[in-house]
Amino acid sequence: MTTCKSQQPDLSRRALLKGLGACAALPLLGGLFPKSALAQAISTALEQFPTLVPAQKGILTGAHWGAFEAIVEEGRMVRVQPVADDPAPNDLIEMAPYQVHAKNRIKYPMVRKSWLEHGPGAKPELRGADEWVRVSWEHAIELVAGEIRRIQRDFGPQAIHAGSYGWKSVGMFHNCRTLLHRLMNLAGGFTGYAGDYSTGAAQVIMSHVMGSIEVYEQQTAWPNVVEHAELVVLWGVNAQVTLKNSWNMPDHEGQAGFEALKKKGTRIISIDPVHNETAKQVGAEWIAPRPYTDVAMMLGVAHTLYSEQKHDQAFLDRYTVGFEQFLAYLLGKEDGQPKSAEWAAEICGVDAKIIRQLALDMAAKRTMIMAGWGMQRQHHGEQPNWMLVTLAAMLGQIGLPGGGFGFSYHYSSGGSPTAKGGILAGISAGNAPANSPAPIPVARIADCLANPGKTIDFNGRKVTYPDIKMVYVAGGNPFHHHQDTNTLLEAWRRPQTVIVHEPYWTATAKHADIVLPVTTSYERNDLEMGGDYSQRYVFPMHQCVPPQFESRNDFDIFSALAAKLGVQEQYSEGKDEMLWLKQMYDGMAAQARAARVPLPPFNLFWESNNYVRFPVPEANRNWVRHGDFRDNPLLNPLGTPSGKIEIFSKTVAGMGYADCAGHPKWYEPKEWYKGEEAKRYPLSLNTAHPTQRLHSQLDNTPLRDKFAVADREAILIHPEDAKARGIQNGDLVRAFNDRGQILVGALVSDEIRQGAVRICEGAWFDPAEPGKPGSLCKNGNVNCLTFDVGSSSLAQGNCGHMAQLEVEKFSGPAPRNTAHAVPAGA
Ligand SMILES: Nc1nc2c(c(=O)[nH]1)N[C@H]1C(S)=C(S)[C@@H](COP(=O)(O)OP(=O)(O)OC[C@H]3O[C@@H](n4cnc5c(=O)[nH]c(N)nc54)[C@H](O)[C@@H]3O)O[C@H]1N2
Ligand SMILES: Nc1nc2c(c(=O)[nH]1)N[C@H]1C(S)=C(S)[C@@H](COP(=O)(O)OP(=O)(O)OC[C@H]3O[C@@H](n4cnc5c(=O)[nH]c(N)nc54)[C@H](O)[C@@H]3O)O[C@H]1N2
Ligand SMILES: [Mo]
Repeated sequence: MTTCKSQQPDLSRRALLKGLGACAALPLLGGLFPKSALAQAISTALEQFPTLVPAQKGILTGAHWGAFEAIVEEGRMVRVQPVADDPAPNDLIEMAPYQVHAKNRIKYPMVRKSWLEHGPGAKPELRGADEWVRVSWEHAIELVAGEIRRIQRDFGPQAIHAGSYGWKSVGMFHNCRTLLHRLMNLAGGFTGYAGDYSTGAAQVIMSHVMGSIEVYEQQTAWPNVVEHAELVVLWGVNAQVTLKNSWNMPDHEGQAGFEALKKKGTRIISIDPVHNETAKQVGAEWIAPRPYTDVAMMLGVAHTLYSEQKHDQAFLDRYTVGFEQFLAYLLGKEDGQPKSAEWAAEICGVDAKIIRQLALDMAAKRTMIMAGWGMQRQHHGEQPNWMLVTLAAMLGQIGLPGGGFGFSYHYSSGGSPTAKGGILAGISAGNAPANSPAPIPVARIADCLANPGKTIDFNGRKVTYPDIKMVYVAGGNPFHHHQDTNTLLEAWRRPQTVIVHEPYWTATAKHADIVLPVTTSYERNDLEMGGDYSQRYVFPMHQCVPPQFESRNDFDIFSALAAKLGVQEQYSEGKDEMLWLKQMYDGMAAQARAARVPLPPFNLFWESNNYVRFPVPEANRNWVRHGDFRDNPLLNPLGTPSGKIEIFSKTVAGMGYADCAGHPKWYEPKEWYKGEEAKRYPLSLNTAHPTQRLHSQLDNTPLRDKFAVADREAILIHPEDAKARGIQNGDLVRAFNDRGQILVGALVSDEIRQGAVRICEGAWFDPAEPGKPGSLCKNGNVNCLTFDVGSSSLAQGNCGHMAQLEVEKFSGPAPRNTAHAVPAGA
C-alpha cells in the first residue's frame, strides 16, 4: 500500500534538514535532483513519512489526463512517464511536450486591428476575420484595465460577462477562472453563470428528486460493487473513454473497477446507440435504442415491472413519495396510453421482448444501474435521470450493497473509495460585492448576448438578461463548447470588447479583441489533488520549463490589472506563487495531522519531488451510497421537502411548466427521427466526448493522427446509411442542416445503430469564410449543427447531444484545414 520507507531517520541528517526547512525553495529547473549530499539528506528525512512516494525519473507534475514525471532536456520537455501509482495510465499524457512546444502558441499580447485603431465596438463583424497587431505587455494591461474601469463606470457590473466557463488546466492556485472572478469581485462585480455544460439538466432535477445533485457525489465504493452487483446496466456510459480525464488529476480507479467486474464475469449490459469502447472492453451485451428515446424505453421497463408485479411496493411506500401519481401516467389513466413495452418499442426501436426481459433480469438480480450524462445533454434532459431514479426505486435496491443507481461511475472515478488525510483548498474568488448581478444559466450565454432584457424561466425563478458590453474568457473555449456556433458568432458581435487569455490560437482567441498569451501549467508551480472522489493524492506540480515566448501566468496578469485598478494588495495579499502554495499545503497538512496522517513541512515536501498518497480506511471500501437513508429514513432523511425520493415533486409541479411536469414523463424532443426536421434531415446526431482529446484540448497535437479521417473530425456512420449516399470509408463528407455545415471524414462501421451518426465534440471551429455565419467549417466542429435552446424551463441545460442532419459526399477539391494555423499578423 504505502512506500517501503519505514526506517528510522538518521539523526544527524535530521539536524541538517532543520536548517533546510528554513531556506527558500530551491529552483527545480534544469538538472534535477542530483544525488548530492543534500538530496540524500532530504530522502532520509522523508523516511518518517510513509505517505510520501518519490518520483522515479523526472519532474512531478500532471494534467487532467494524469499525474506524470516530465523529462526535460536543455529547457525543452521531451518525454513523460506516468507516476508509479497509476493503475491505468492515459496515453494523452504523452502530449505534454507538444502542448508546451505547440506551433500555434500565442506568443505576444495581441489586439484586433479595428479595435486598436477605432476603439471598443469597432467593426464587430470582423471578429474572427480581422488582422492582429502585436502590443507590449504594458500597453495590453493598460487597455484591459481601462476597459474594465470604463464599463464598470458607464454600465455597471452586470455589463461584464466574466463567468468564463471551461476546463482550463489543473492546479489549485493557477486556477484561471477563479483568478478572474477574484479580480472582478474586487473591481466591482460581474455577471457569472449557474450550472455547467456537463450536467446542466441532471443536477437541477436531482436536487428536487434526491435532495442532492448526485452527479458529483461519492458513489457506492467500487469494491462493494464488484463484490455484490450481479448485473450492471450501463445506460449511456462510455467510461473507458470518459474516465481517461478528470477535473483534478485522475486516480484512474474507475478503470480498475470495470476491469475487476470483467474479471469476475459480472453480467454487463450497455444501452447506447453506439457499440462503445466500454461495451467492447468489458464484453457487455449491447442494446441500441434510437437516440433521444431512452425515457420511453425506461417507461416500458417500468410498465413491465408493474404489470408483472416485480416492483418493490414496500420500498416505494417507505422511501418515496408520489408513486401513485406516476403510476396513473404509466398505466395511461391520464392520456389513455399505457406506457407498455410495445408502446416503448415503437418509439425507441428496441424489440418489446428485449425491454420486457431487461425488466425481469433487473428485478431478479442485485442490479446497479450506472448512467452517463450524454442523454441528459438533450431536450427534456431532466427526464432520463428522473425516470432512471424512479426505475431504481421500483426495483427497491437503492441503498443496498452493489445495487441502486450511480450517476458518476464514468466520471473522474466516482466510486474510488475516499481516503483519509487532508484536502487542498484552492485560491478563493473572494467575496462578491453586495450589488453583484444574478448569474445566468451557463448555456444561455448566446441568447443573453443577443437579447438583453429578455426574461426566461429557470428552476422556479425568472432571469432577465443583462446588456453585456464585455466578455472575458480565461480557461474556456465557447467557440467549441457552445451549441449552434453560427448563432453564437452573431451574438458575439454585440459586446464592445472581448478579452481572452489563452496559450493557443483557438477559435475563441481568434474571435476576441484582445488576446493575452498565458503559460501552460508546465511553465509554473502549483499543487493539485489526485482522485476527485477519493481525495487520495496530493501532487506537486513543479515548473518544468520556463514560460514560452512572452507568455505570463494568469495570476501575474490579473495582479498587474489589479495594480492598475488600485486593488493589488487585496488581490495578491502580498504573496507570491511559492507563498500561496505553502499556505495551501499547510492548511491541507493541518487537516491531515488532525486525521493522524503526518506530513513533512512544505519546503521539504516541495524539494523532495515526492507526492502524497493518503491511506484508505477499510470501511470506505465498503461504503454504500444512500445506505444510511435506507437504514433509517427518519434519522437520515434526504434533502428533499418530504425527506424521501420524490417520484412526484410538488415543488416542480408547482412551477407549472409545460415542458417539465411533477413526475417523469416522455416528451417528444424538439428534433428526432419522427419529427418534422427528419423529413429533410433523417440522421440523428450523437456528439460523444472524444477518446483522444479533452474537449478541444489536445486537438492541436499529433493525437490527430489517431482520430482524424481525411484530415477532419470523424463521422461514425452505419454501412447502410453510407451506402445509400454513396459514401465509403475514408471519404470526405459534408454534414449539414439549416444551422450549419461541416466537413468530416467517414468512418463506416456497424458499431453504430442505423439512422444515428456520431461526431465527437471538440474539433476546433475553422470557417471557410471567417466571420461569416453559416460558412463551411473545414475541421468539423459539431456544434455548427446543434441547436441552442434550454433543456426545459426548469434547468435550461444545453442540448448538445441532439440534432437532425444530413450528409453527402464532398465533391470538389478538399479545402485546406486551417484550424490550427495562426491568424494574419500573429
Ligand atoms: N455538442 C456538444 N457540445 C458540448 C458537449 C457535448 O457533449 N456535445 N460537452 C460539453 C461539456 S460537458 C463541456 S465540460 C464543455 C467543455 O468546454 P471547455 O471547457 O470550454 O473546453 P476545453 O477544450 O477544455 O477548453 C478549455 C480552454 O482553456 C484553455 N486553457 C488551458 N489551460 C489554461 C490556463 O492555464 N489559462 C488559460 N487562460 N487558459 C487555459 C485551453 O487551451 C482551452 O482552449 O463542452 C460542452 N460542449
Ligand atoms: N476522453 C475524454 N474524457 C472525458 C472528456 C473528454 O472530452 N474526453 N470530458 C469530460 C467531461 S467534461 C464530461 S462532462 C464527461 C462526459 O461524460 P458523458 O456525458 O457520459 O459522455 P458522452 O460521451 O457525452 O456520452 C456518454 C455515452 O452516452 C451515449 N449517448 C449519447 N446519446 C445517447 C442517447 O440518447 N441514449 C443513450 N442510451 N446513450 C446515449 C454516447 O454514445 C456515449 O457513449 O467526460 C469527461 N471525460
Ligand atoms: Mo463536461
